Amino acid sequence: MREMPDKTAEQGGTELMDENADNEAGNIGPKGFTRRAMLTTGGSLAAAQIAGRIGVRGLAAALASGTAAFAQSAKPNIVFILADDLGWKDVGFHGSDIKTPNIDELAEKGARLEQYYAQPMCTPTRAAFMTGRYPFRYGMQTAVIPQGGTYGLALDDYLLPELLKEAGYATAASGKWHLGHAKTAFWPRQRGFDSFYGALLGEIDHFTHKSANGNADWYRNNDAIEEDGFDNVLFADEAVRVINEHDQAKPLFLYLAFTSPHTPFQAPKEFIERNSHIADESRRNYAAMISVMDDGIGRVVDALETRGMRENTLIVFHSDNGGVVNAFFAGESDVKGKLPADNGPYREGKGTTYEGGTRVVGLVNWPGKIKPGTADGMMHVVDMYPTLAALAGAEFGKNKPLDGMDMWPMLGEGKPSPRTEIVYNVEPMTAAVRQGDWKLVWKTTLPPKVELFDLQKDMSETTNLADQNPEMVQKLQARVIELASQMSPPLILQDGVRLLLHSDTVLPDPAEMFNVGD
Ligand SMILES: [Ca+2]
Repeated sequence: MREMPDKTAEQGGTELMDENADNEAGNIGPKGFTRRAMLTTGGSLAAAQIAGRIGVRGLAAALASGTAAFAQSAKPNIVFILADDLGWKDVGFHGSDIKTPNIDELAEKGARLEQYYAQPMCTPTRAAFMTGRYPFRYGMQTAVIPQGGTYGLALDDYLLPELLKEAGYATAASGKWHLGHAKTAFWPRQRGFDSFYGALLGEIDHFTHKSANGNADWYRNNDAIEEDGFDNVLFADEAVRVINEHDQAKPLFLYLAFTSPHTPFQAPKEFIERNSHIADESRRNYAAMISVMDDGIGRVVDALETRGMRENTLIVFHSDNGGVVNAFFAGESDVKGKLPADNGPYREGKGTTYEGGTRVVGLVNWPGKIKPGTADGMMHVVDMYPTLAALAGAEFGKNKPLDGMDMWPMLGEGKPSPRTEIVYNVEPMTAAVRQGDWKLVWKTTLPPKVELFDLQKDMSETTNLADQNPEMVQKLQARVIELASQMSPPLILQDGVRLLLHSDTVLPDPAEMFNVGD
């Protein structure tokens, strides 16, 4: 088993990997072309790297033709589709009774990601995607941004849409944001998106677009708007509109973040009827939400084909975390009985660092560029930032040191994943990390709990091997402590304490005071 380079995130500027890492993981383009070379030389070489990927003959020819002219025709469109709380097993291609023909077709003709990791909850995964950095580095590691939260994704982070926009992309977001709502500076239009349509928080009633406290959460760009319709149908409508109106002189980055199948479990009648084969009401409604999303994805693919964009479009689809199997993590919605999500062989679900919370459904699809099959090396959502940015020929440098790694060798060239470590999370009271097949889940609060699993032999995390392997436990604990020294405290805890300390005095209900007597 190989070690991760120690200094990945510690070194400043653009030198993200040490020499050793360059040799191990950095050969991402034409022969001899390293991550370091790309990051330190910027656009023209990055464009040349793309030339290698798309089969344009000769590095020199590509460079001679001029980066800008070359890039105009070569940069792929990127359609990035996120599901919200989708169970690992709840897609057709993982054997579900829920039919997902459109997602299955993308999976069948693309690469299925079978060791693809996200963070355990909505906000942290979205933050990891947008920054290419683990959320524990900037205080986003714990929970989601609550309705009363005053904070957002750090404003000094250079987000993927900003980077792609600078690389010449038109950028559009449709769906759920959940990376800050209390200040307009946190909103998508101010974070690199030319357009935004959808919900700033996310756990909305899918028909009324209101949060559990009754506040409306529905926007176009920076304006609150009112509309009728089922949210996930509208998100897909917007994505189709963006594609139909797209000026193809530019490449397109479309971020389509469904709120499906997040609670509350609701769907239009026709989609519920389509799932009448499912007896349990809550699972039938959950399945119907997945059907809405699958239909929407089908319409997006059709729109790309109609406009002649499909061949030059990379489609990514994954869930932001595992399916919710514990009511504690189901949000503020009223849920009854057994929760409907199915994470297949994986333990527990959303909100936990066990595999059921973090190893999520994922696929990438790009006709002619990504071979059909399974890409089953380790990959994490932080890897999307450098992978997509490199495909876009974007210039690195304004971003902070990345945790993500370019995964094109695995996705596009059939090579092993360069990734040997997954950091599931680092919080003040708990952490989990995987190196090779060994995974440590460490709860540091008293009484502490240490679990060690061998994922190769025990993907369901049933057998704690910590007592038999004290050296491995010690090694992974040392890694956690090293990471914890780089941690920013969770913003939600700071906000929670501040809000409680400065809130109004809480007194009994007047009726109670009346009844209690003198
Ligand atoms: Ca989620």
